[in-house]
Amino acid sequence: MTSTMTEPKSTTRSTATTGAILVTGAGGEMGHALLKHLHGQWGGQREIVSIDLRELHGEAAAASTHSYCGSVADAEFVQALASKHDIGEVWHLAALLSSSGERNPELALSVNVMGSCTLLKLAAESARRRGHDVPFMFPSTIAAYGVESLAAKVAAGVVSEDECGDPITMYGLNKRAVEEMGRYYMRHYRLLDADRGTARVDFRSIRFPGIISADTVPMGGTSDYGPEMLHAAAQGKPYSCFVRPDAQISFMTMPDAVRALVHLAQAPRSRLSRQVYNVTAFAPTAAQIEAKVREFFPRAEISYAPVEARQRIVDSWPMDLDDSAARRDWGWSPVHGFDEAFRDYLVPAVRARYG
Ligand code: AKB
Repeated sequence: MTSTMTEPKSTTRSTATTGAILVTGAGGEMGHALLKHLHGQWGGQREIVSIDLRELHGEAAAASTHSYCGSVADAEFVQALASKHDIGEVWHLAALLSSSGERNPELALSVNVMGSCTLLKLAAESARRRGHDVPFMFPSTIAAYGVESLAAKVAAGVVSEDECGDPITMYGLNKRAVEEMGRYYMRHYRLLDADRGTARVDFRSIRFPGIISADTVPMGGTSDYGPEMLHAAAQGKPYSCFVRPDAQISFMTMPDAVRALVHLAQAPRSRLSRQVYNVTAFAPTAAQIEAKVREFFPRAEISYAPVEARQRIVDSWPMDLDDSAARRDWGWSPVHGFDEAFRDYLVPAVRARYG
């Protein structure tokens, strides 16, 4: 074991059929919200094993029965952890986001693809050993899409899962590769083994739009201008937006994003016609986000200083996603539209947070 392991917070025996729940990227934006949910659902009944590069604190630490510091790109670390816990379910959130990935493409490849492959193999071997399917939940992204130009983006309009499949970022490529890898581990892994058994990785993935949380500000993404604008206004800080006012992609709130992953995880396999689903909630331009922020924070100081490379990334993503397959197959429907997101969730929560 090369990475640091923090002391287990407590120990809970896993049941034979369900096993421990492994959450990677547990200290990230979605990790926090998901751990809270998993603890609410399973706390005291199943082990919740979390991994992050940094030590977890507060609610995230309390929600984990065991938390480990280390990188998913460190295969030895992941294997050592798997030998200590009977992993029955994986929520693999750890990733370098799109802007970070462009700053260090090789690191992104190693974390986002090689790390994911280690975890998929772990899940496949766990399924084989336990004789039960191992659910593997994987957040993919709008960055998995790619259009050549702004004109092509406008022409593409609302994009379904099978369109515009030429991502321009390392992160987008990585996510797409893992989607395919998930399909491989679920359907074909060890094709030549006579005794490969019937228990598999049950790989399920969602292509998320930009996500806005009231609790955290993202780091290293390119959809960050949405949440950054809101959090800056709530703190009375000036904000210079790195994309043009007309930049448009879809967004959703963090509670809706977690709800979507949880609902997909709970859906009967027989209802699912795909392994990877779009979800979305609203698709404002940066100027519309600004106007909405000003409705609640009229003195907000927001200006625009587009950064060409980051603008190019946003221009390559669809302006909106077609999530009709998710709506049809597993009843997806966001709680927060654009107005509700700000009025009922974001603004009250950031006001409480920053005072
Ligand atoms: C990013 O901006 O990289 C992420 C994403 C859209 O997946 N937030």
